[in-house]
Amino acid sequence: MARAFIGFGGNIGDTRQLITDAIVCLALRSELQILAKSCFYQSAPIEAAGDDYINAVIEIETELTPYGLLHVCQAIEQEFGRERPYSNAPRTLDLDILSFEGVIQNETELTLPHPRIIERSFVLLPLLEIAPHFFLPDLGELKTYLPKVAHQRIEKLPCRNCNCGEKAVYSQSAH
Ligand code: PH2
Ligand code: MG
Ligand code: MG
Repeated sequence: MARAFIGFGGNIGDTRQLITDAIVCLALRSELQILAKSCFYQSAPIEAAGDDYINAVIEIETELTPYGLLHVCQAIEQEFGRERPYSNAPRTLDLDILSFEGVIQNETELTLPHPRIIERSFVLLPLLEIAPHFFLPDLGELKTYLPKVAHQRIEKLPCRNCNCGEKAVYSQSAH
């Protein structure tokens, strides 16, 4: 069994509902179990145009290979109406494998860990919420990269199922 983290993002439609539904789709698959889910974050588009994004991250355990998991993620993106008119176009739903156990690979179809994890607050904040001591071999503890992305606008949205609105451990915005 491998542990992996998947990032979700979208900025067309009711993204919060789309991400929730996509997580249900993943949970129904026998090849993987969901271990943790972050709250939702609203973030300014980074190197992209359009409306604000909603982002979240989950941790899973799976029997799939990295490419097996990629194909599951791509099938869900298709199911939820993802279109790719151009690079970083606004989207209903984007699923990115952020890390897959200790796998390090640099291939056209799938680079692991995700090459831009430490550059994006919309990945770092939800990831660190569910894995506060997340560590990558070449990069060390990811929380040390938070100051570098502090200028990127992001807000943790209050959620019904936890007390995150009361104590936002890694949120960099006052809310
Ligand atoms: N995804 C991108 C590009 N820019 N910006 C935000 N805030 N959130 C995203 O999920 C996002 C982005 C490419 O996948
Ligand atoms: Mg992406
Ligand atoms: Mg993607």
